Amino acid sequence: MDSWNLSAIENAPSLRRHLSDLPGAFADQRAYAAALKAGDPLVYTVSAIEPASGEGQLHYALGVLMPGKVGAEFFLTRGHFHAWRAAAEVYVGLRGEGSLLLEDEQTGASRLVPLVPNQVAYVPGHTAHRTINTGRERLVYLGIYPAGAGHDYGAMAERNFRQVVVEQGGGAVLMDRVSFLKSLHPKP
Ligand code: PAN
Ligand code: ZN
Repeated sequence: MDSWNLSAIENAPSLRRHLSDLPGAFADQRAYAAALKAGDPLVYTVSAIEPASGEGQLHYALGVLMPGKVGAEFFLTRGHFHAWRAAAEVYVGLRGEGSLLLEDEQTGASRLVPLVPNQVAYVPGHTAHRTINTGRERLVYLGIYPAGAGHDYGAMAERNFRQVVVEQGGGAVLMDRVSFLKSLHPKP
């Protein structure tokens, strides 16, 4: 594979995540079960390029996140901290319309950063990050990170992100997960 050629990367994804690979990622469990019953669509692919390892080296990955929703929640990536917590990452939007959801490990504070073509988003160290496709086309982006960053999925898998990005009135809204769940099943 020619690692200089983005379209070549896109044509050879190293990882494919279907809806069934994302249990617990979406807030609305009922909608998740219903969506799975209707099929098991491809949600995203990641094509990681790791030219060299060791101090000073960089790895990068092209992500392609499909448009879609589970209930009101937009399609998303699993999300992770870097195993090396201090490792930051630079995201570059290439196609489509989406956001990066960031959550600070210490404070739990959330931020939604636009991920759109020709925009760069910075993910500081010690920050959980997840990509969300809020548009109607595929969201294509590049992530560039230290070769030693690694992925820690466990911490977020246990409790998930505190905020969700859901469709409301035709737009994308950032909402507290607990409030969103309460709005789904209001007490009589
Ligand atoms: C990205 C992510 C990519 C897929 O390359 O790995 O968006 O998301 P998950 O890894 O959470 O499934 C990155 O942030 N690398 O560090
Ligand atoms: Zn990352």
